[in-house]
Amino acid sequence: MKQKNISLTRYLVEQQRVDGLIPGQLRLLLEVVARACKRIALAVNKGELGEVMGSAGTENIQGEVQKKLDIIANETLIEANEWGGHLAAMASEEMEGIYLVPNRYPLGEYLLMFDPLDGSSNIDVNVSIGTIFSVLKKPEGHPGVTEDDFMQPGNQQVAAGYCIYGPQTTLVLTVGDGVAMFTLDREQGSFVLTRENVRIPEDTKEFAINMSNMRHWDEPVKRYIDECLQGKEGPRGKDFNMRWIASMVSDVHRILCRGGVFMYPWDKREPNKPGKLRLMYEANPMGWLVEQAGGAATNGRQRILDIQPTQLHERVSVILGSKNEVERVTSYHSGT
Ligand code: AHM
Ligand code: MG
Repeated sequence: MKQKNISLTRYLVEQQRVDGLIPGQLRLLLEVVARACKRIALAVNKGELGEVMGSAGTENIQGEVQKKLDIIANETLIEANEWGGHLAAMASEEMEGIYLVPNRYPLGEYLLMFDPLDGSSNIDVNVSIGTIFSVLKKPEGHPGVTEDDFMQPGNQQVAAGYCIYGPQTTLVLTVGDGVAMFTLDREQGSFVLTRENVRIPEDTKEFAINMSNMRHWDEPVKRYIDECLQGKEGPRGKDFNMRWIASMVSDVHRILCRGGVFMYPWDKREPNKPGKLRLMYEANPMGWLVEQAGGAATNGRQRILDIQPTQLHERVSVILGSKNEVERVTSYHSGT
């Protein structure tokens, strides 16, 4: 499907000019995020050769130990984005509160949220990791920015995507017009369009879940996986395959490329939390990408994109991927 060397810049200019889909400020924002991802890719690739591996000896707001690369990626995204005049504020998995654009820079219309380095347990073992981002418009009608401005459901996103740092560095993007993938051409130093109109097959024989948590799951999830495991002899009448990379970016990327269902459900280990993954900068952007590619994303009871957030670091149960499988797991939750 490779087209004639269309760079990310050209793709965005055409989205702005021809299709009128994105305003100039949003185009700049996406270019700046992509530039930051290129820098993060360089740091990731250095590995042991750079001062980037291992723990930073600090904890983030979620009580997770931060890796050096978590902090480097967070700082890279902030430094790249704060001066351009396209943003009002940012929020990140690695920062407790929102980050206001410093007074010395003009204030823009957008709010940017990110998980700067998702799958960080994979950094030190040289397995694919990524940056996830979500963009909202700052509500109008009042000056300044507060955390409340971020409390918008995922269906209000104006852009979302991720960059995967794997065998290739690939930026995956939606602005509400399908999903496009751009591979980093290191010689050219730019992201080049390599796939457009990505579609997730509606059916699949592949599931992704951390099976070691099986004893903690709720009945509907147990039932679904149990039926998959019975294979040809069971009610599904087909054999299933399992993959779990423990890096949501990589698992979702595989699903966008060849289908599958990904689950990180609520479980009994922390019964008061709805799940492990974060709504605003993990589930919402991934949920929108998956929907834009013809898949589905729910928390078992509700479409992820319709959840009204109440906290920046809110957690959520996640079931996403091939439409028919997501609908099946969701129906098991409602007992149908
Ligand atoms: P992180 O954002 O701190 O890296 O955590 C999120 C990651 C996801 O990428 C992945 O799906 C999940 O945590 C893996 O969790 P587990 O180690 O419990 O399997
Ligand atoms: Mg993450």
